[in-house]
Amino acid sequence: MGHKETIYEGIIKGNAKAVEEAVKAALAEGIPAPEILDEAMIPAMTEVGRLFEINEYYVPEMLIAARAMKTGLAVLKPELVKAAVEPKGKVALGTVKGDLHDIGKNLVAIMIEGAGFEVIDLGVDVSPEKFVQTVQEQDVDVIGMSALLTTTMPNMKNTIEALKEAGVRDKVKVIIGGAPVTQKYADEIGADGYSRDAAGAARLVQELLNVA
Ligand code: B1M
Repeated sequence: MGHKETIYEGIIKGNAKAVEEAVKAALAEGIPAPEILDEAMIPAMTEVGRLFEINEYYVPEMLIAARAMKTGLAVLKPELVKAAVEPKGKVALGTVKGDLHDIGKNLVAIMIEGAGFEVIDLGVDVSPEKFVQTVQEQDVDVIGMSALLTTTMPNMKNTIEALKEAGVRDKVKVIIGGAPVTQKYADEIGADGYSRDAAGAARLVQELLNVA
């Protein structure tokens, strides 16, 4: 089995150790980090989602798969982030209130950092009030919200409303993403941008801040 197959299988089976070793081996062999991510790691999480949908996997299996994914991502991170000397701007990222999915958001953080921005990671289950407070207290240029559940997506709209009510909506650009989120939804709620993936989110920040 090649390294990418081992990584793919390892994530699905939740074997963090095997994933860690195979990612290291793949990098040592010269396989580019984005290729490992796009051709093995992300497809594995998609398959985990499919297994969950057909009731072959339950929450515990999703959790250990997520742990294996995160172990692999930690090995990959230094390769994905090429640290810039002077940060080009500050981006605060969080998964919205009620939502605990953080792998996509973490990946977005890595790619935005890699594009030369400072990232404040607010974590998961981030309330509209917390986003507002961050804009008020820290000099952020962009707020990024992630949601993986159709039931938590409305908290993106609620956060934008809260920013308006606090009078700080114009101080920041707001970008959104996550599996159920669309450009149409972004337009509807008045977000400044949407991206379907992490690399696109980094490009979006560059465009919005005019620092491409
Ligand atoms: Co959950 N889960 N989960 N889960 N989970 C999904 C999302 C689901 C689609 C699975 C399914 O049914 N097929 C489904 C949602 C259905 C829906 O709402 N339509 C679901 C469900 C139902 C649930 C629970 C309700 C299950 C339950 O308890 N009965 C529960 C909810 C908990 C909660 O949040 N309150 C739950 C729990 C969990 C775990 C905790 C076990 C675990 C998360 C662990 C963790 O994140 N630390 C988990 C996992 C792992 C998944 C799946 C399998 C994988 C998600 C993932 O990490 N993908 C997922 C199925 C799937 O997505 N196919 C599923 C890999 C990641 C790289 O992709 O996050 O999409 P993603 O991010 C992408 C893009 O979306 C984009 O860039 C990323 C990379 O390119 N992106 C952005 C993301 N954020 C962005 C922000 C941006 C821009 C782009 O700008 C700011």
